Amino acid sequence: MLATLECCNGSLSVIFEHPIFLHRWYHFCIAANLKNRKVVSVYSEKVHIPVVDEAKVNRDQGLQVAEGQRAVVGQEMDSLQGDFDETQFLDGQIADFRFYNVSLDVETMKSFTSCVDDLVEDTDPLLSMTNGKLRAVGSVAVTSILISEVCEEKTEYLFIFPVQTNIINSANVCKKLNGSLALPQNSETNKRLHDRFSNFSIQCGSAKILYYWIGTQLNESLQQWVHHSDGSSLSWNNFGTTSIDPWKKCAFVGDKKSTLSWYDSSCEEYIERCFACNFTSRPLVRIRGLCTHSLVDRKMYMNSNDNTYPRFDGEEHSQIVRQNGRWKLVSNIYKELQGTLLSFDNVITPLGRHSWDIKGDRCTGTKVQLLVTACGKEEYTCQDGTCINKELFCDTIINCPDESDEKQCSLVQVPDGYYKDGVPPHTRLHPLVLFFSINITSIRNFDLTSFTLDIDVVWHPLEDADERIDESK
Ligand SMILES: [Ca+2]
Repeated sequence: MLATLECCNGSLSVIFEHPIFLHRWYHFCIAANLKNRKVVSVYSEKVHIPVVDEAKVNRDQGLQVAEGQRAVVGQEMDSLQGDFDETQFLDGQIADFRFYNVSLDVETMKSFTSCVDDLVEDTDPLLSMTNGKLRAVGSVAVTSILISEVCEEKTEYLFIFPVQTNIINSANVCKKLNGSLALPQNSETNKRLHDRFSNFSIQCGSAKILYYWIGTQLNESLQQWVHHSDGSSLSWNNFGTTSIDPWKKCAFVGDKKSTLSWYDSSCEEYIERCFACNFTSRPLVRIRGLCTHSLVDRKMYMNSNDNTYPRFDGEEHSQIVRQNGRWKLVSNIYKELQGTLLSFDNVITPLGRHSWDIKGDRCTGTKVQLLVTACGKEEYTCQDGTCINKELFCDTIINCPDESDEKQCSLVQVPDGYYKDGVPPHTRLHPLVLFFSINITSIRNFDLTSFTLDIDVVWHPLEDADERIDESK
């Protein structure tokens, strides 16, 4: 973040440079003492005394803020008289804002930036979010937020998917995003989850009863309910009964009497309910397959939407959002940039490899194949967005649910007559291990959406070569 403090008809000018990362809260306080020309900033509880550019200051005169001027926060102005520009706004959330007509001392500033609960103020702020003097202008949404959300390290990110689907699909969606099906750990989180679902009574039940899967399953041999994700035991549950029915290995919340009780259920594919995923950090997806000059953000973070599916917010301006039953690509800045995921299948998330129709971008053609993935560096993304270990790609064993890891594999191409002395060994269970080196002589095609390369290589066996391989060929 590069922030500039300009004051007093340009006489005072200070530049602050602080690193910031998206979707984290930062606490920042600046004080400018116009009498002694000192500027102090406190950022993440650390004090900085930046150098003041005094070249323009007439030292014989005190600095003054002229009456009738404007205070601008969160907008790059280019100059003191600069105009507002939508592309230069700070696009983000502000949890608290206070503007004082005195220069606060460093200790008070530290208190502000360290989330002290019982902050004692000697002077009232000139402007604050609660004194009614701040006015929201433009595209601003005002919501309430708990101080704990701003001040505490967040370890629970809950996202509702307001669509009824079976338990397997539900768990897979969470897994593709590196999370797991939400499972309350105590009565407080049980209620919190239910409260979050209450916005979705139309999609997930009725005004009186909500139905949603929770991330537990019955371990029949242990006669116990365990975590769906890793099979570990539950420390808390809210089943109304202790009896165990071996035909009902899945569980849901079906609130009939406001007890938020859990109920056992068959896991059959035709049984569909809403679900929520839980994450320990905010899900991040990457978009591959865009042309070099594309305007679309390559990284997007998942955020909650009050009344619909979660949305994906790009690092700068673009978003993937659910509108009218389709996944759409939109931009806050480039209004002509619009995309639609073309598949009509049951696409709960935009993850995976899909055809998109994108207009208003800087690429040639409008129909593009994009891969939207939350997989890590060491993982291969299946066509449906599932992550598998990279080594499982083209290893002759199917690992992706949609079998895409083995569909486009041309493992070895050999000339006719190569198998001189019989068929190769059966490799499905025990692949033959070969050690070799290759020299890549050319790269013909490079496709980031399918993780495929077409290359020409010269192959050199190193050791333990199968005696049936004729090296001269
Ligand atoms: Ca495989």
